[in-house]
Amino acid sequence: AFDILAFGEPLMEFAQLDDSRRHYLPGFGGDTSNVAIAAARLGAKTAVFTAVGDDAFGRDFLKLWDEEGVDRSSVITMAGERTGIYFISYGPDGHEFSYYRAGSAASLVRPSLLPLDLIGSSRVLHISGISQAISVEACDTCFAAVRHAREKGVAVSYDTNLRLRLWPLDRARAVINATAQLADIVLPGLDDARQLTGLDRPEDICDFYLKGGARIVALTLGKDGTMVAVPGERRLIAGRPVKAVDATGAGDTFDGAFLAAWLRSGDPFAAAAYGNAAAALSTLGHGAVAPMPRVADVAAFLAKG
Ligand code: KDG
Repeated sequence: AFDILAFGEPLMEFAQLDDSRRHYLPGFGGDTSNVAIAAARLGAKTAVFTAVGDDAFGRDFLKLWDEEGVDRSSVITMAGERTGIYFISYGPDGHEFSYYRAGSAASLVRPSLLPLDLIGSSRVLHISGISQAISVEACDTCFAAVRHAREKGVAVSYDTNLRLRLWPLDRARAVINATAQLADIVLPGLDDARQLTGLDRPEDICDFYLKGGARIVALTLGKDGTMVAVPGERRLIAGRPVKAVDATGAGDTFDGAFLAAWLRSGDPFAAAAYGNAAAALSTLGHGAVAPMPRVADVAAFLAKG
């Protein structure tokens, strides 16, 4: 049995290293894989479900998950299909993603391929708006996974992760808002949530998701920290500023750290403080996975006060 089972698309990553665009650092991304790895580095027992292509990048991912202690025994290698990739470029507004993922193996996953026993025996199922945006089949598979989790009493964790390169806002809003109503833990970012709810104030956004049925909302506010809300209580958990190099994967690191800490303590407020620290540390290097902290790194950062 696993603490967290994450379902979504892994993407091979190439992060721009300088303005000349001659140097790109290879790495690993894909939001739900990022969450599983972050949580594993921070002590949770995690597994991923998805499909990779029968190509070098697919094999690289299998090796990565093995090295990170993330169970990948249910991951499908799809004959004749490919693993998606993305490039990270840096502009005046921070990072920008270019995707080469249409038709990827992960986008071909369909409900009949779901590992139902694995879902049913996990403590948390984690999916995201990206898991749903990549194809109609993937979206159907997410809903089937969520319904099975709910039937089995498995907590559903959901990061809205709005990516308007993947789908138009109206469709994204319809699917994401419907899914948030089925989730126990909703993990939105402020920019996403404003577009998805039409609301501006963090307090109102938290109330929106609580009214929809969430047990916990952790709304990340960037450098301002995280607003955590449960029925009857709401707190702003401050973050500590760091000199960020690349924020790619910071939200995913927050999710993984938050879930790992919450599963240990049951305290969402303390879990958000832990998540804030882990997310801050993850911005100190390029790419999503490489700079993710381990238990000792987060402890040292928190001890510095
Ligand atoms: O949150 C970081 C992810 O966005 C990144 O790793 C790439 O999964 C990715 C996506 O679809 O944007």
